[in-house]
Amino acid sequence: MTDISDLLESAKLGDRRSLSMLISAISESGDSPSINSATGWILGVTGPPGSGKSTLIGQMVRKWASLGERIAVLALDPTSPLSGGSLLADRIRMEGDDLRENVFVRSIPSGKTPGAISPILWPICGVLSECGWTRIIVETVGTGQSEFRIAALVDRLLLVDGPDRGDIIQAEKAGILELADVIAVNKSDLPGASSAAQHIRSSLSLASDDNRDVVLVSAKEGHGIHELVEIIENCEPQKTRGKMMMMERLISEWDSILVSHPEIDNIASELCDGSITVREAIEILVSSIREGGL
Ligand SMILES: Nc1nc2c(ncn2[C@@H]2O[C@H](COP(=O)(O)OP(=O)(O)OP(=O)(O)O)[C@@H](O)[C@H]2O)c(=O)[nH]1
Ligand SMILES: [Mg+2]
Repeated sequence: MTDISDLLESAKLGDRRSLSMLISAISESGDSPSINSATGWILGVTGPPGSGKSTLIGQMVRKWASLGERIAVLALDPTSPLSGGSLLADRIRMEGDDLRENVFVRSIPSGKTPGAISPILWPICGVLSECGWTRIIVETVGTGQSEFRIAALVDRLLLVDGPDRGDIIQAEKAGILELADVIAVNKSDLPGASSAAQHIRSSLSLASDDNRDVVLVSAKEGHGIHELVEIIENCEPQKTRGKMMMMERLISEWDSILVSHPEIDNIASELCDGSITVREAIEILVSSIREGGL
């Protein structure tokens, strides 16, 4: 197999096949090449199923491409019960050579742990950035836990909501509204969207120092996209993110070490039949990791 660092060298020269092979190699082996320079930043896009994340990403990609950016889109889990698993690439219908040349779309398998963001996402984003992709967009299906993980990974977080009040209240309750740097209320072509945006604005204004933008957009009709992209470009990422990012990285790596441990099945069975306690299980795992290295 070609060496990861060779693949990186040719991916840096613009060879997409090498880039794809490199991402597959990282996904399979968990190894990552060393990254020297990062040129881009990562935008996380989250929100309830069917709120229009993929369609909106498609619009933003066009806008960014017209501004001369090179955009990579990673879909963390392209299947959703609502859209029946429509692939992101279908939504980003890429007409025109320019768009094809400056856009890279790829889906990434989710991690073994439910709700976890696969730890390979960090090296993959690093590689994309090193290869000159200036805007890296990660779409995740909003399922509670994964939002917190994604918020820790990305440089900026966009929450996409639809006009459905139920979804918005859900996001408020789960604390997702607090994580976002920018909030977009999509489907402004449908009734209820502007009052939904108003509702979010008034709940944000309860905190006097909260001046985050709530933008009304219609991904379907292309309204509000220019304004949204400008706001994302100029937004001040939330300061708490740095430490949160490191904590989540640790947890994510740790989860992956645990679930890929060769003894994990046996240990789970022993826990089931009561022959060991959870504490003992942890002691067994930790000492075997210490002895065997990682
Ligand atoms: N009316 C209207 N429909 C929209 C708009 N944006 C997206 N849709 C529709 O909403 C549905 C879901 O759109 P997606 O872009 O797949 O939404 P998503 O949030 O990516 O969905 P999942 O990835 O399945 O969670 C599709 O039928 C879109 O055509 C919009 O601005 N207005
Ligand atoms: Mg989608």
